[in-house]
Amino acid sequence: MTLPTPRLAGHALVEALVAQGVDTAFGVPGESFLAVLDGFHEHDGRIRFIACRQEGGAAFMAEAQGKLTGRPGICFVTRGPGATNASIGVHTAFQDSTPMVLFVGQVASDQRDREAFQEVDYRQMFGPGTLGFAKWVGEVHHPDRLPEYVARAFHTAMQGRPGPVVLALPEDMLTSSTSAPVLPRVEPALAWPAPGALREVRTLLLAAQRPFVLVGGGGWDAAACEALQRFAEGWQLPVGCAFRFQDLMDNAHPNYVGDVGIGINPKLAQRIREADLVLAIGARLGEMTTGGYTLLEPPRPAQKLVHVHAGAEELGRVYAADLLLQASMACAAKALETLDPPAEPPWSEWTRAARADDEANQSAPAVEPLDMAQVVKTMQRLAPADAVYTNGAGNFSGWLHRYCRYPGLQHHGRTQLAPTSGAMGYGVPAAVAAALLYPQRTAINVAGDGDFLMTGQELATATQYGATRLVSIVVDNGTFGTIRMHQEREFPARVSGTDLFNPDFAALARAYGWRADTVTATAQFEPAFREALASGRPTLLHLKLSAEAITSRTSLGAIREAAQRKAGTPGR
Ligand SMILES: Cc1ncc(C[n+]2csc(CCOP(=O)(O)OP(=O)(O)O)c2C)c(N)n1
Repeated sequence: MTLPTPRLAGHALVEALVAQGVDTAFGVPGESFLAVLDGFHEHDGRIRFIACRQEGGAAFMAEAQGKLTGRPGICFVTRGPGATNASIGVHTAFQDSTPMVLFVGQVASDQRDREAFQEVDYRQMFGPGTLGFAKWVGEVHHPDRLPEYVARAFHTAMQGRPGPVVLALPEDMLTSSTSAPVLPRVEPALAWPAPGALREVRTLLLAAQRPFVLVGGGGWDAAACEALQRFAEGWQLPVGCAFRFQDLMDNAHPNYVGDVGIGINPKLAQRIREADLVLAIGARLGEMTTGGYTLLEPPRPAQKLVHVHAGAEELGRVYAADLLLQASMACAAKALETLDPPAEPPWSEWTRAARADDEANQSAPAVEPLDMAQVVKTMQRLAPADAVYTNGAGNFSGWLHRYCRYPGLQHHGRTQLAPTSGAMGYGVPAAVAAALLYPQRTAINVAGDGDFLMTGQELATATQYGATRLVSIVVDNGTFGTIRMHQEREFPARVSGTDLFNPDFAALARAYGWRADTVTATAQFEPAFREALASGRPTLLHLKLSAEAITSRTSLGAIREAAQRKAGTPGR
């Protein structure tokens, strides 16, 4: 093999990324990785570096890139301060099972362990595997081994349960010279379920009367989602999507019965409790997917439980299941669809009723003057079918989760970018990333006022890099509403730390070079949103909502009254 002519290790790293198919990296520059920035300059045209305004935003963008492409999202940040800012994106990639690689500049090797300027031990900070929030943390000490480290980072990020990897890059390593070869593109190794275990799944299904399928987690692709749909059709199974994985199954499909997360349809929650078999495929059985461990009771649920997951450490973590199956999602669904269904499953009426409950959940009494249900429905009616919807954390997201009907991954890839980690501030950078990575698609962010201002400065990144089809809808209720809701439940009428002073969001957006409009009534939304779509410019819509409309199901006043009645202190 002829070795490349010697070049800077920083350049070799960029070449390695290009070989992995990376065309965009996000980050915030730092003097610790100047040689990599020079590599981006050297290979301009093959890969671009998007300079963001805060590492939290950059890491969220890389996380969104991982969700959208199924390959590791790439983020570069500087030492201590950069890495600490970026940590929220790493945590999100970990909880959301998203492949991602965070590259962090590191102090020069001859300065290590002195607490040199901004020095951090990233192995300690991000921790290994299930005890921390990175799957693996490496530090590259010799430039000739860079290709090996990058290949391992990509394998680790994508294989098993996907997740984030952190690679620390000592400054002197990046500026030394290497003739290391470029390794070929890495594909994840896949794990197929054992035939015997599959037969057991069939036996358990045939013994059931009221089965329920829960899908979620990382590692899905279009073919797997299609196979899953055929499996559900053949067996007439009701399928629920885990919290913020609603786009894995076509929501218009008769077997789709709703999302299993915060704000779950109460009828769906009841149905899961009444199920006699839960088949969880790819979803983690965590707090969000089990209604705080009540839909399935640990350690031995009332329902029979089959859990299919790509990560061995996830299987049997909480529940004593009847069958555990370790398999990659790309394989699991294709294997399940080969199972021969009965001609007339006894649960077909159960499935039809679950779907009817989901359809009924699409309507609610009208709300004046601004009806968020109508806003979401209008938004989706007007937006292109392949639009990508993003959100961060807060009660505002409840309307999106309830009323947005995601088309299913096999149709348009991922269309829901939302943090199962519950990280506020995710939605704006995720939408900016989607708009920059897929300029022909439309990215629509729905944000809370608190949520928006955590990463709102990334509006500048969108303007700088020429994002066009991008709309951010800020739902401004003047409060950290979610926390206010909990506060009213636990400490009624004692508001503390949750009120917000807000800027004029429309004026703020214009200052970043965006278009903007303000909406105070339902009827104003449609023309404003139409204009936003037609404008070819990023647009912010500032929606003013009363804090009283606290969720899609109840009001703040009702929560307060109920809490006061319970405490026996009316009017306190
Ligand atoms: C980074 C981060 N900090 C704090 C929280 C806790 N938290 C969850 S929701 C929420 C309030 C969200 O407020 P807002 O964005 O205004 O949305 P609303 O709930 O009012 O709709 C807070 C503070 C969080 N989830 N993430």
